[in-house]
Amino acid sequence: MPEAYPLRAEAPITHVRVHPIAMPLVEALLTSFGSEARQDALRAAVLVELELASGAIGWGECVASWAPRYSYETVETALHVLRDFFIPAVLGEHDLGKLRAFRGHPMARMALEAAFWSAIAVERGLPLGDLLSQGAPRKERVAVGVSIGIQPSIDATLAIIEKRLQEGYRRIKLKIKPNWDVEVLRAVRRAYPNIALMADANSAYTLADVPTLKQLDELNLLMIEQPLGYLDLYQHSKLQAQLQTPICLDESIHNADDVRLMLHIGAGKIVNLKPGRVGGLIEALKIHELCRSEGVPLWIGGMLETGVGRAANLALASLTGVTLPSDISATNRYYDPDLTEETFTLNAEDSTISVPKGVGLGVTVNRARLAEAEVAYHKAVAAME
Ligand code: OSB
Ligand code: MG
Repeated sequence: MPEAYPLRAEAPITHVRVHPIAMPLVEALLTSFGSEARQDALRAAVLVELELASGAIGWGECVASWAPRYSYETVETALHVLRDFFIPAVLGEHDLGKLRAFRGHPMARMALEAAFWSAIAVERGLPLGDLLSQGAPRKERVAVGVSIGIQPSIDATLAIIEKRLQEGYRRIKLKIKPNWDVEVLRAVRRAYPNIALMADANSAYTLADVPTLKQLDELNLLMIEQPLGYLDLYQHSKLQAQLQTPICLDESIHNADDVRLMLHIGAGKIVNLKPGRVGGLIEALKIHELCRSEGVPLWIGGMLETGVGRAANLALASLTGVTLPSDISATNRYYDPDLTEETFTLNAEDSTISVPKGVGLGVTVNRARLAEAEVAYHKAVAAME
């Protein structure tokens, strides 16, 4: 017998709507695998709107992109799986247990789960974070950092870091790739000897690059995120054995068992938790609990979410087992305007963002902007054909 789904709605699920959207990014984020956006810096996503018979509505965001680069999912695979399988399975149900019949598609799954959990939070008159923490104390403000894409030059990198430090961010993450690594990080370290600095390679290296990666050990980085293969744990254990700097795994962690294996073989020492990557909030809570009980440093990663996805990430980041600054930046780093009425601002005195306190996600979707973003999605798809 599979265990029961741990959360039940008072009223059945009556409607689930999908909204594919395209949103212009304030600033594209270039990573070792390219960009999440199209050339015109349009970030695609799918918003899921779930309604219970009581009238309570919840929202979730699917963080899949146009192309299967960060992971195999895309906006179109998510739409397909949601419309043809996940949504029909849960209509009329009081929980999401029926989703257990399906494999894979974690980002699509998380979008539906976030919509369901936030609808229940509305039904119960609670913020999502209280549902996640189950009454345990949690933070009102979460420590955050900012992720900086690959820039055209070292000078451009130093300039944007200076701007982010001025804004109040106290943890800087630089995207790296072969030939954009040691030199740029050395220059940053020279300019800012004491800032909390880390690097994210998005799987751009192999064990043949150990000599390069070892040079990063001298730079006092907080961590190196996902240097090797996007499914690999074994080779990361070979690399970690040769590095002082902790490895943080992002792409390679798909569930709590992966974290157990990572710890067992020494493939990494820190976890980047993205609820979309691990298939939803239940799995995210399992990983949170495991990291807490094992004393593993944990933070919440970002996927350039709109205010909807970031509100859910902030609720997760408010749990006490999230011990390092998360990739959740202020609204003005991502969208202007965002889809939500509320904007998230950085508390510059301590590099934190305040967790929404309202019921459900604690944010309101602006329907007019949502409609515009849906039109923009269909226009961009038509232009591709
Ligand atoms: O590897 O963490 C990553 C964005 C898209 C895809 C992968 C990653 C990222 C980020 C963005 O680093 C962080 C953010 O949302 O601020
Ligand atoms: Mg990453």
